[in-house]
Amino acid sequence: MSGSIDATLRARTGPMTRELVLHPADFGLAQVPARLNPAGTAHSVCGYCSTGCSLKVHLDERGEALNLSANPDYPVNLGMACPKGWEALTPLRAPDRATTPLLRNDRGELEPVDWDRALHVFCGRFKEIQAKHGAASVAFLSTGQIMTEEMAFLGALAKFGMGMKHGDGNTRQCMATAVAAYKESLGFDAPPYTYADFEESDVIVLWGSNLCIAHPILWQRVMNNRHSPAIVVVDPRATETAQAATQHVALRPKSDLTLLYGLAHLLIARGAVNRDYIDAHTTGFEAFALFARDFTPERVVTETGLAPATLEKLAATIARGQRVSFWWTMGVNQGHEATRTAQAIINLALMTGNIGRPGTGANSITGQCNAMGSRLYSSTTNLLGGHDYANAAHRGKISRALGVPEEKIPRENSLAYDQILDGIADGAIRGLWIVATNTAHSWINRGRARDLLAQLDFLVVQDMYATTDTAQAADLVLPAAGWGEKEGTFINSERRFGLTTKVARAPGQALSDFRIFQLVAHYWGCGEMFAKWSSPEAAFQLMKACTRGQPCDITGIRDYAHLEAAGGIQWPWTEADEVGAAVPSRPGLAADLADRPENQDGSASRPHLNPLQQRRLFADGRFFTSDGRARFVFEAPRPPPEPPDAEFPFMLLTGRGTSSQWHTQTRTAKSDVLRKLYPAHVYAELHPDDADRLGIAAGDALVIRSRRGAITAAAFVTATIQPGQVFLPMHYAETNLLTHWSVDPYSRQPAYKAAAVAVSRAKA
Ligand SMILES: Nc1nc2c(c(=O)[nH]1)N[C@H]1C(S)=C(S)[C@@H](COP(=O)(O)OP(=O)(O)OC[C@H]3O[C@@H](n4cnc5c(=O)[nH]c(N)nc54)[C@H](O)[C@@H]3O)O[C@H]1N2
Ligand SMILES: Nc1nc2c(c(=O)[nH]1)N[C@H]1C(S)=C(S)[C@@H](COP(=O)(O)OP(=O)(O)OC[C@H]3O[C@@H](n4cnc5c(=O)[nH]c(N)nc54)[C@H](O)[C@@H]3O)O[C@H]1N2
Ligand code: SF4
Ligand SMILES: [Mo]
Repeated sequence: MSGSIDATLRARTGPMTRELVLHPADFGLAQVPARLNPAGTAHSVCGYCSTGCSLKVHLDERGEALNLSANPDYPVNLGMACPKGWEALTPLRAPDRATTPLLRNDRGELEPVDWDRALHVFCGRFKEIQAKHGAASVAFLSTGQIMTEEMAFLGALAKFGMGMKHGDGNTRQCMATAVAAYKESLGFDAPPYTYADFEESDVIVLWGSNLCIAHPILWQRVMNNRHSPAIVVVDPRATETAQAATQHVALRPKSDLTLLYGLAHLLIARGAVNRDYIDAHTTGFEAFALFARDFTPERVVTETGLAPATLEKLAATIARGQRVSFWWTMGVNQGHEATRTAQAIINLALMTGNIGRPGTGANSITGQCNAMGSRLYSSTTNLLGGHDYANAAHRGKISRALGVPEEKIPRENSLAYDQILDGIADGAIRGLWIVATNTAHSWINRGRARDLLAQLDFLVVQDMYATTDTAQAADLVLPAAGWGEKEGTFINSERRFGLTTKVARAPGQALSDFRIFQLVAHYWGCGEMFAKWSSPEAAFQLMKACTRGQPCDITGIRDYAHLEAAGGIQWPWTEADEVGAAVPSRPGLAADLADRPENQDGSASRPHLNPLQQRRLFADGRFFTSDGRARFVFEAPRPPPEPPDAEFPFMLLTGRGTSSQWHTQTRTAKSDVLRKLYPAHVYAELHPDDADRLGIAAGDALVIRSRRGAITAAAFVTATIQPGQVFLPMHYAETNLLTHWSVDPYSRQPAYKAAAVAVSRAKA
């Protein structure tokens, strides 16, 4: 770009509030980790999955990471970590890290520029688009993989500072269903459980969850259960988890809702419901019981393809259980009627009184390290702290807590991810800022997603790597520091805030997302509005203020040092809780707890079972609805949007492949160790009968076609998949070329796990 254009951009970006915006400390280890323990190690919660394991990072004399091990003193992982955790430092050193901002030049190439230039272009182009097409024509897509403080900053900056109306995150691909289901059924997005529940149940039902692969350390917690529990896996595939379970319910894909209603019917018919609990704590049961009558065993076996004995055994197991816990993940959340399916699981827990007691619950397991942080603090569909944009009192409260003028807070909810992308198609969305997600690989029917990104007037991608599919489509790439190169908090699946620590230097000029947001605020001209956001810990204090009086109140967490000393703290933790419980605020929690009289029964050796460290919700049977009662929500099942037919006779299922692969592989593919643990190229699971019929042998190249396109994949012939179905792991870019863009109407979460495809052997 010529100097004069640059000058025009400068003029548009508004007044500078401070002269010095970048300083040398930005590009290095500004300080040694604040929370060193004497042995020269720092603790940091893992940056991959939502389990939230604590890793012990061993440091050199400059405070930089040498290597790491699993933290034995943390109540989540008890000294365990999966391969990704052990290899967490490796992706930081990858050669394709983005080390300077990159701007697309006149020849269409991404070219290094300095931060000053990048930020002027960022603000200039977005302001230009907003001036022409309205403030709402620029939107953002965020993530469940940056720190809570960063998410909170991004949402506040984009919406209150930059005038955006629309922003969503990759948690839409993942957790939106659980959010919608919990809100309507229980009154707030509140997963009720604590991990100790895995160890306290006598019946564990894993619904659409491949825990061994996706949450291996949670599976270890199941293995710690001393009650010889029945472990039921409901999954069309005989996954690693299903094979390790005591019962596998291999239902027909997308028949979950019928099965759940059928189970409700059987339990009611046999009187295996908890009438006292229903009467005292719920509404809508009578109507639900009437509705469920239609789901006779005959209908259920026909629609689910299950043997009558399998259905019978499942119902009997639940009926017999004293402490039944129901856990669900993407096999439920990613479906065309996902919200109702999740609510049907909640209904089972409510009607059997399996909630609020040890070893029970209707429990959605989250996915990404900070999916829960995104749900409560990203200011996408909720206003900061689980508030509502449409509620004037909520807007007033957040305005006061943050010192932001109330009129800057939008009065409506944001468009969802799919609607933002559709907005590009109809010209309503012209500029997009994507932070820490790889849309061009992970979005459903990604061919269309990629075409839409190409139609934008201006696309900014903020990522650790310049090589991702999405970064390659950007007009401007902002180089971000990754996990380990910055600090902040994550919230894990059991609502536990855990701390991540800076233990490495970001390469080149890469900056933490937090620092990038500070700079954007400054260059945009709204730096004053965010003057209080001076550090992640300062932002944490602002977040705290926003939660006061909410179900997710954390006003009792003093600061980061408190979190570190306590071994993480689950929300809610109010000021009153803190005064009453006095969580020890010094290191050595396990030892502290051993001294307590209540632990003299031997549980001291099992600090993770200590009640202070393991708090579940709804023990009093009061829910977050206006009348304090949980709701039975239900609706008639619908057929999936793209059923198999003569031309595309197979049902395509997708999901996680191995415990060593993470999503679009931008991080895990950088580790030699991890790469040895999974196949380099895309493979498709196919049943031996289908393989025989189509003349396919193991390892043959297959062509898999859907209405969106065709890919080739190696045949993995295995009886773990049912005839008529194919499974593709999501980690390979090919997979989402085939998936069908459809969403659940209530959560707008994509239905990644059902598309019609045809399979044939590739011509030699
Ligand atoms: N190693 C590894 N771990 C991860 C991740 C990763 O990428 N790699 N990602 C993390 C994230 S973000 C998430 S969200 C979680 C996801 O964790 P999971 O949800 O456990 O993983 P998936 O493999 O996506 O889906 C689970 C199962 O759903 C089944 N399924 C498909 N269709 C149906 C159906 O109609 N009904 C039922 N009942 N089941 C069905 C699939 O066969 C699959 O085995 O994993 C987290 N952990
Ligand atoms: N077919 C199919 N598709 C799926 C799924 C499925 O089951 N089937 N599952 C869906 C689910 S549940 C999910 S959660 C999504 C995940 O989809 P994505 O979010 O697109 O996947 P990731 O590979 O985790 O992308 C994260 C990006 O952030 C970057 N990054 C990592 N850390 C940082 C950081 O600190 N700062 C910045 N700025 N960047 C960072 C990484 O390099 C990477 O490019 O995929 C969805 N897609
Ligand atoms: S189980 Fe999840 S949190 Fe624990 S080490 Fe593995 S990826 Fe990290
Ligand atoms: Mo996810």
